[in-house]
Parts: sequence; C-alpha cells; structure tokens
Amino acid sequence: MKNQSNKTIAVIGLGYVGLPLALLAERKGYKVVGIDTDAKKVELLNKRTTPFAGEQIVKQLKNSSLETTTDFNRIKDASVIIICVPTPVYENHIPNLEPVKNACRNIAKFLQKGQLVILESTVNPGVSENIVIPILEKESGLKAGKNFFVAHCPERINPGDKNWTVENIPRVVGGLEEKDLEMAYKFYSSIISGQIKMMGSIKEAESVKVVENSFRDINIAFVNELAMSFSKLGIDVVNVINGAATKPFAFMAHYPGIGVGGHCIPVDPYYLIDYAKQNGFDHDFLKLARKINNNMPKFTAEKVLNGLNEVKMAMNGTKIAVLGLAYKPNIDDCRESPAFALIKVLEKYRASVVTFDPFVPSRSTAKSLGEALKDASAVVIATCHDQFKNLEPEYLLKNGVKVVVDGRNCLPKEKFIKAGIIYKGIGR
Ligand code: SAJ
Repeated sequence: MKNQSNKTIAVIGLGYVGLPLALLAERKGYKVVGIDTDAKKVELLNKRTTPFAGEQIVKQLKNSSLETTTDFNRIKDASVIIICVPTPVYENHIPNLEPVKNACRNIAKFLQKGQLVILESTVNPGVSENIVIPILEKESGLKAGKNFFVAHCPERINPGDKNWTVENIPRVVGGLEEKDLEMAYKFYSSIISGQIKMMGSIKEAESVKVVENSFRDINIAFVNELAMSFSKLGIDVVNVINGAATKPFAFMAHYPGIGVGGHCIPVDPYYLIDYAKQNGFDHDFLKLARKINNNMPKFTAEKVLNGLNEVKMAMNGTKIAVLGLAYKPNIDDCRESPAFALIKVLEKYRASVVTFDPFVPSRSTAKSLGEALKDASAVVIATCHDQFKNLEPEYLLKNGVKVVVDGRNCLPKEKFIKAGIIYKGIGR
C-alpha cells in the first residue's frame, strides 16, 4: 500500500456513507479527519463506539486512529474534502438539500487553494454546478476549476452487505473539468479496488446514481403490481418470478413486499422527478412506480382485514403484532421503513398494534417476541429478520394467533396453511 501519510483527507458527515469511507482512507495510509455537526456522534466515535450497528465498522473503528471533530477549521490541512451528508426529501417529496448547503457553507469558510472538494451524497444532475460550486466560490472568494477543484462520486454503500464493501464496489466519477476529474480519479484509485469509471461530465456522474436507484424502484413496483394482480388470479407470484429468473439473460428478479424503505430507493427517484419537472419533463413512469410502492402498506393492511374476516374477526380492538420495523433484514435502520406506514393504516382501522424489532428495541412497543405475540390474533412480518424467518406455526398458534400476513414472503406458506393458520403473502 502506497504511503499517503503526507496527505490529509477530510470527510464531512460520519454516517452510513462517511464513516466507512473515512476508515477506508485511513487504512490506505491517509491521515483522516472526520467532521460531523452532531457533537454526540463525534463524542461516541472518539470513544470508538459507533451510533449504528455493523460489527465490521465497530472493529475497524476500534483499530483506527481516525480523528473526529465538529470543528470545520480542521479542513485547512486536507488535500481532499469529501461531502457525505444526507440528501433526504421533505414530506411532500421535494428534495431537501439543506444538509449539502450547510456543509458547503462550513467548508467555504476554510477552503484553501489547490483543494479538491468531492460530493458523494446522492443528488440530481446539476446540484454540483448550481448549488455546491456557487456556495463554495461565494464564501471563499476562490474560483472552481482554477483555485480549487470539484468532482462528484456518488456513494454506493449497501448497508449490511458483507460482500460488496466501500473498498471493492465499482464507482463512477465526474469532474467539473479534466483536471478535477483526474484529481478525483487518482484519489479513488488510491483507496478503491473496484473499477472506477470516468464520466464525461459531473452531471453524468450525478445522473448515474439517481438512474440506478430509480431502476430498482420501478422494478420493485413492477413486481408489487404483479403481486396485486396475481392475488386476484390465485397465482403465486414469487414462484413465477423465480421461474422467470431461470432465464440467464435479460431478466433481473425483484420481489414484492409491504413497501420500499431506506434512504436511497424510495428517495432518489424524487430527485430526478423534481429536476426533470423544473426542466419541462414529467416522469409519469417514475411517479407511478413511487405511487405503487407507497400503496403497498395499505395493500398489506387489507390482507390483515381479509384474514381476520375469514375467522369472523374485525380489526377494531383486535391485537395485531407487527414484527420488524427496520427497512431491510438484520440491520437497525428504519429510515422510510414501510412498517410505520402499515402501522398507521392498522391503527386507522382501530386495531391495537404492538411492535417488536430485535434490532430496534428503542422503537418497539414490546420488549420481546413473546410479549408481542401474547394474545395477538394476527401477526404481520414487516421485515425479514432471521429471527422471524424461523418462526414455527405451533408457536404462533399457542399464543392464539389465527392470521399471519407475510409482508416479505419469507415464511414457508404451506407449513402455516397445514397448521391451520390463515396465511396471506404478498402476491402468494
Ligand atoms: N425491496 C423490495 N423488493 C426487492 C428489493 C428491495 O421490496 O426486490 C425493498 C426492501 O425491502 C427495502 C427497499 O426495497 O425496504 C430497499 O431495499 P434495497 O435492497 O435496495 O436496500 P438499500 O436501500 O440499502 O439499497 C442499497 C442501494 N445501494 C446504493 O444506493 C448505493 C441500492 O442501489 C442497491 O441496489 C441495494 O442496496 C442492494 O442491491 O442491496
């Protein structure tokens, strides 16, 4: 490994994206300063504990000498400054770029000649040139492309994935000009083992991420719509998808469920929808996919209603256990999790909802699985945590459960039906 010790990197934003990146750059020989506005998070990180799960990160953190601070002054010594702050959307799905703007304002105060600023946060095309650069130039008095350099390298962190990591995931990078691109390419080549593709412009690099995640959202919407249709046709859509997946080309399996959560897939399409609309194009298809996916919690609640009707029970006053709050299996991240939309719908039917997620005790109403299941007439699997995949029908029957709605199609359907439980999957 080339010794980069004479080079300092500053990473702004120490969350799911910034922290793994900061730890990787440090392992590759850079001196790294991690900066976050959350003093509590900085304090925890300095004590070598991490505010979010992930044993890999905890181990790396304990072995690292990463310096973390809230003081933006520390960017002065950095040759590369990487922005890894969140890019959420507001309730009305309009992009919220405040975290990016605030990071740029804080950087601009201390920006030095020759520094390279890289934005990793997911944004729509145009943000680097129309938002990031004007703020950096205005508050620093320096000129982008001349006195300092700007590039975009969209993050591709996949939380919980042990095979694809920040070190080996291929990346794309775009620069304001040729020089900015070269500098960014050289930096990423020194820490990433995966392929790094140089894009023709910074806008192309910004477009790659929103396109790849919109691709995933529309594919999930496709199978969610199939699930709704095949429910009426009495055909098991999961079996059909697995059948289609035997085709070794031109098919990519996605699976239906109670909805689409996380900080990427349900959010990124809105960045493209909004930017295209500002430029005179309406993404009907992307909007329809968002509508279908956002409707899945309601579709799931109707499954609960139908299941209870089959055992002559109403939702009103019935105890329903919702198992899983995190947006995907075996992690504690609840951002945009459809479980919460499902709970809202169930409570509208005046059901008495208890929740349990072993990875999210702080937001679970029950302290254990046993407590959640006790006297519950219906169970909804909202997240396919390993602990729930192994649930036995006998255990549920013993607790008085009559209906199981398998929101992630992760239980053995036949086994539950044979045991006399009313089983409802999503599309099966
Ligand atoms: N989901 C479905 N059906 C599917 C796949 C996912 O309903 O077939 C749901 C999940 O339950 C979850 C949501 O969609 O609620 C998002 O799932 P995800 O597997 O896409 O997980 P993310 O949000 O962690 O997505 C990340 C993304 N990575 C980056 O943005 C860098 C995404 O691009 C990856 O495709 C994804 O990981 C992955 O492949 O695991």
